[in-house]
Amino acid sequence: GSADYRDSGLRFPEGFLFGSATASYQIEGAAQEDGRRPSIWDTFARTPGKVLGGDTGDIADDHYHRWAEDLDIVRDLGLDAYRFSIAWPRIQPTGSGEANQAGLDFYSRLVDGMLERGITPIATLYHWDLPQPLEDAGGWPERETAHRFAEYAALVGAALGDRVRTWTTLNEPWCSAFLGYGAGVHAPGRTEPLAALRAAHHLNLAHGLGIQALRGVVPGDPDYSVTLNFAVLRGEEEAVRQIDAVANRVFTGPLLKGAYPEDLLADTASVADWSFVQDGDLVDIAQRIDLLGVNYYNTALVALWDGTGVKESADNHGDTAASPYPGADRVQFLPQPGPYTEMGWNIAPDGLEELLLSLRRQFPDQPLMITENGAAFDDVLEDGHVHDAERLDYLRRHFTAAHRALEQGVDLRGYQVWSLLDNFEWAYGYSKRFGIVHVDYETLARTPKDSALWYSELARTHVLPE
Ligand code: GBH
Repeated sequence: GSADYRDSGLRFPEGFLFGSATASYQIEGAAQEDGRRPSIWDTFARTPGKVLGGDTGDIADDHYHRWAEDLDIVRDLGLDAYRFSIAWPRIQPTGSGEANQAGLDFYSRLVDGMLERGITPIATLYHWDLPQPLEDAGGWPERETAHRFAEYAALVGAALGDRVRTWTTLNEPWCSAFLGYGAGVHAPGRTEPLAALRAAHHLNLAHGLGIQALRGVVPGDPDYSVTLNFAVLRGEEEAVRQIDAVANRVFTGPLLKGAYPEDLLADTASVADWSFVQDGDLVDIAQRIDLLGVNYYNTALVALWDGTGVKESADNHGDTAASPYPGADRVQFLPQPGPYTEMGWNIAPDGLEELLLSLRRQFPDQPLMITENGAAFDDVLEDGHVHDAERLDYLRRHFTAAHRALEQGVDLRGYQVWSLLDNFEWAYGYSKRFGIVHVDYETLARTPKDSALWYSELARTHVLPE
């Protein structure tokens, strides 16, 4: 019906890029092979109490050795694109200096493997695996890290630029800055509000310098992009404004408008004087991008807390002492109506439609790509099948939402489902399965779930299946 987004028969445009996404640390394993050295996630996962069950990415899906089988799956499903990320510590094991050829060779084989199978590569340079030596030197709160990133980008661009035509600098810099340095629930696990704001700025700078570096070495005119996770906010106006500032506009402001929002600077004045923003930075940051990558999972409901009673914290971060929202200490996150995924996140396809329309309003000429959307559920592998009806329904509803945005004129170029494979779900380890393909962590066998078969039909026909 129209109210619940459970449609079928909708047709997606010619050229719409159907694909799926992964990230290096979550799937590759082979953590010590061919010269790779630790990233901040190797260190964090080894710190007791940080990752559920003490899980690490040491083996993960063993994609480093099974990449050809994984690309066969993408081809057999008939998907157009595969969004993957490059592990910086494979390319520069110490975070600087010349490239480790074995690391470049891995991604070169992977890209060739995609092209041989007719799959469009979408490469992300940074999906959270910072080389540990760069964190030891201060990490993202230090300006130097942005310059190191640009050097790394140039090495990868020079090696793969003849074949990769869609480049993403960063995945979800909000998570890197505010979950990594503010709330401390992601690597490197620091809880310093000022460091989180400095990290956000230096991630923005890394993006801008990274694009400039890529332009210098990549031939022709590929698509450049950055992927952001957007907070889709409902609730009390002043609370919405504050979280919108420190979750969304702290990135879209400098990246797409060339300025940090005035209200963000005011909200955070007691934490930061923003003197780490130097002359010329905003020009460096606001590089034209060909695509804005959109990651969407759920909505948030916020209100101001009056300082009495218990502050609500339904965002899963309130149970840690530190907040990922500097300058918004009076905002509380309220419980939302279900249904929920296994992460406890509310299922709200209307939030995706609303987000796409709001981005079109704010940035009218900016082409968009959904670079992540998906859900974790408790899957059961039985007789070679996973009947993941809830995930299939989640995807149907969100594809319907995307289609509604297309009908209203949003320039949406494609949709990458998170994730191709069950994988290392960060602080939750292997306990949460987001894949459309099941991975047996004993045998590492891959089994496409019902949702993958359904998605395969959508990708082949461009029509939302029954
Ligand atoms: C993405 O992160 C990552 O890019 C990907 O690597 C990861 O595996 C995937 O999504 C699934 O988690 O915390 O209740 O307030 C998403 C991170 C998830 C952060 C939603 C903000 C808001 C819900 N975002 N979250 S809540």
